[in-house]
Amino acid sequence: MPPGTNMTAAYGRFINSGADTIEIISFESDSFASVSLHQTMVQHGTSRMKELMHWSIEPGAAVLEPGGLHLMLMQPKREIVVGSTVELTLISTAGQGYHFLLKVEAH
Ligand SMILES: [Cu+2]
Repeated sequence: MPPGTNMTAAYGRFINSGADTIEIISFESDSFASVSLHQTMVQHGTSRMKELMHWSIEPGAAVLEPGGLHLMLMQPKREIVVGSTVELTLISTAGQGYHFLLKVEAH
């Protein structure tokens, strides 16, 4: 995160190795007060972001990437240092939590 900003984005490839679609309805991190799912879309030549309230992960791989779906991490609760890790928890409609460690990279 550049100095003076209080938001950054998370990208990655998530594998659903089960047979059923997983519906994620909550996004949490111990390191950020706010985590939300965004979709980038181009409207009238302008790139905009829209918040999605849930994420359907079908069996196979789901990708969060620049210019597409991404997680918006806002209001850090601590200093976010390149090379460290940030915890991420995705919670499904079934109430199950999926825990991830995301590596902090500079862009
Ligand atoms: Cu965004």
